[in-house]
Amino acid sequence: MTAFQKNLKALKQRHAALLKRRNTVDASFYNGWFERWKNPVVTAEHVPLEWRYDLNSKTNPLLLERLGVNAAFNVGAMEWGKNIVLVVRTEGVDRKSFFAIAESKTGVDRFRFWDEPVVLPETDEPDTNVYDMRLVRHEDGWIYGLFCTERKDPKAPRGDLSSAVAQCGIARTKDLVKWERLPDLKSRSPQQRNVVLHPEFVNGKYLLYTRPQDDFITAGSGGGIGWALCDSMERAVSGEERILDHRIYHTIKELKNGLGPAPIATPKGWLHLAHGVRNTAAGLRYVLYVFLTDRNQPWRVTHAPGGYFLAPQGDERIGDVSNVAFSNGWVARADGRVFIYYGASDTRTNVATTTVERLLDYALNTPADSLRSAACVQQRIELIRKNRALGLRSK
Ligand code: M1P
Repeated sequence: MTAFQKNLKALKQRHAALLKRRNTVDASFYNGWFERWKNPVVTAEHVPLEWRYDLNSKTNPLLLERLGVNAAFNVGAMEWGKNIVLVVRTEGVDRKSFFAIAESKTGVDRFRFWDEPVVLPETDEPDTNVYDMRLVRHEDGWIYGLFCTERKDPKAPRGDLSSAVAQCGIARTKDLVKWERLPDLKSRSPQQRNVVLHPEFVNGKYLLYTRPQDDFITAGSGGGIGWALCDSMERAVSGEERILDHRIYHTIKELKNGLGPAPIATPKGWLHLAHGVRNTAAGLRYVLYVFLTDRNQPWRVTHAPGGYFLAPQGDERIGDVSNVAFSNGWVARADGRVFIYYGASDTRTNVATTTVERLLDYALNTPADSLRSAACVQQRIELIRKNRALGLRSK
């Protein structure tokens, strides 16, 4: 056996073992809200070998990786027959992201990429980078993918090679293979990221959740998660953007926030998952939070539990952009189970599982952020005294 054959055999065995690996619930974690699963479900190493290596011994006798993959994270998600598919933000070592579909029967392990990455058509203004697609099966019959398209800021001073403009790119498909690119969303905000399409029409219009921002990184005067109506997705122009979920001083969403995946319809209203960001001496910290909105007026928040629902923990805290939990994909199954996919530190994809029942209980019964230390103590004392009245204490 040549060195090429030996190395290729080992590489294939390692890859096959990874794709077959079963996942288990992390038994060391409990809060009742969700289960955490031990292994990431999609990583750069899950990407097929033929996407990374030239496997021809004549043209690549040393078996070197030719097109490395750096990360696989921030996935959109949906049901696909009995399976779950993820549209993975796959990032090459060249820092450019592209989309690729990975599918699994279980939703918690053994995700496999489809044969080739998504070929996403461009508009007249080519995207430099595309990422964080939200997949939505809309009642108009199309599957939409709304994502961030990033281009160099044409107004950046000479020599500034970092300033960028983020906008909402829009594509639609019926089969996740052939994609039709539609014009980018036109909104009144200079920058847009984290735009999400509501799955149902509202008064015959499309409802978009937005995140108005002045600047590429910070929201600036953008007040939080917005919403706007739109007549058409073929030429999407958003009307006035109103803020439905504000940024608030000294909370988990002080610096910025953004909606995650499209909301889940429940008998008690729409369940939303979003990310909140605050600044710390160690940099930005991204956590996930949940809120509930009215079934008929999806922009009206009815319940807003205080604090975060899921924060990066352990290994999840370390990666290219550390201390980040970010979700743009979850799946609610007919039996009530919910699979929450979250990007861990802009590097890999993890899963948490829960149910609509538990999410609703969490949303309806978790106290709101009382916004001041003294008020938080009162909230906690109330809980302690209720438990003591039952004779229940843990120590
Ligand atoms: O690096 C953390 C996240 O930063 C951006 O999110 P937001 O616009 O809310 O700050 C996105 O680039 C996201 O992909 C990334 O995970």
